[in-house]
Amino acid sequence: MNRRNFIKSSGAGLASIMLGSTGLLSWTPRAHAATISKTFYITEGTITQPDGVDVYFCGFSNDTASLNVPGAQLIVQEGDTVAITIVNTLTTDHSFVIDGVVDSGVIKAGTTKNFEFIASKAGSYLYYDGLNAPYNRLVGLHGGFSVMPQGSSDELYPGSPTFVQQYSWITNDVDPVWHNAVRDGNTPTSKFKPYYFTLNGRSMRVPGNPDYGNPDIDSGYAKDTRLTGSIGDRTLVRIQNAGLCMHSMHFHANHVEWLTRNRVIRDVWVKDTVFLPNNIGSVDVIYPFETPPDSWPPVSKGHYPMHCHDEMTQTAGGGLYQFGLATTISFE
Ligand SMILES: [Cu+2]
Repeated sequence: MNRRNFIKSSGAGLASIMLGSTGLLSWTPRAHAATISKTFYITEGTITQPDGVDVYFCGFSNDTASLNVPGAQLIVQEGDTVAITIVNTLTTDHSFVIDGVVDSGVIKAGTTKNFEFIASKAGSYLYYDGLNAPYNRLVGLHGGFSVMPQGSSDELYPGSPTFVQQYSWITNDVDPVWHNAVRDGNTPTSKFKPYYFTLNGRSMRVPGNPDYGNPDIDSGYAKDTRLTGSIGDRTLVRIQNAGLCMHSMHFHANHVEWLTRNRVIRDVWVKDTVFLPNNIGSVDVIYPFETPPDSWPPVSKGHYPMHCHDEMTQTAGGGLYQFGLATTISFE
């Protein structure tokens, strides 16, 4: 048997050359197209879940010693050339796919593949491993890819409602029996039974839990999930669903402007609860950071939840309530 390099991680890796120190997607527009290069290392290991169980994952990681689930958030501009290098450190074949944009083809076990593509259309995308579908994607081989309109710093698509800051959220749901099957080189045969629900690879913790408030572990505090702003900080949230469960995402304090569904521009509706389709479904919304209309006297500071109204997703390990797919919206 091959010696395998298992990486043990207590939280999803938060590291990216393109992620600002605040966790926001940071972006400066350019007048001209550029070539953006990124190397991913496909690695494997375990990530400790809220009930203490170590679950197997694979990731598009930033180096051979890391396990990044999801992979680094990439943000480019329309017209850019994206040059990807994938180093597959595992003993299984993998691939890199963005629907409608690029498909690397098979990247054989233990090999490296280089390929390029043009980011031709502004919007929010999921990159993922299309092999052994959907299992390789579900066990962590996915990440967010964002394309800004050319020369723009404040639009989702040319002429869209504007924002001043942006986040990339990836949802996923975890069936550890399926993950173990993938680890062992088998195709899962059992019915899908998700036990953990994640936002950018992490789940919520509640006060009193030892990991509460730890930004590396608690999705309520992680810098790339916790929506943080002051009144007027209109915030684009690009949401991609890598998992099999559909979600009912409820934003407290403000309604959101709902701009797209499955990458299709729609009439802008103002909603507090937004349906997120499964299986690489996506929505883009703007959280306006307005004074909460129901508050009296009016408040400008405070924190509120974003959670899902599908109750199952608010649990972990088959019961731990409020250790699921949720985060915090912080008015500062
Ligand atoms: Cu709610």
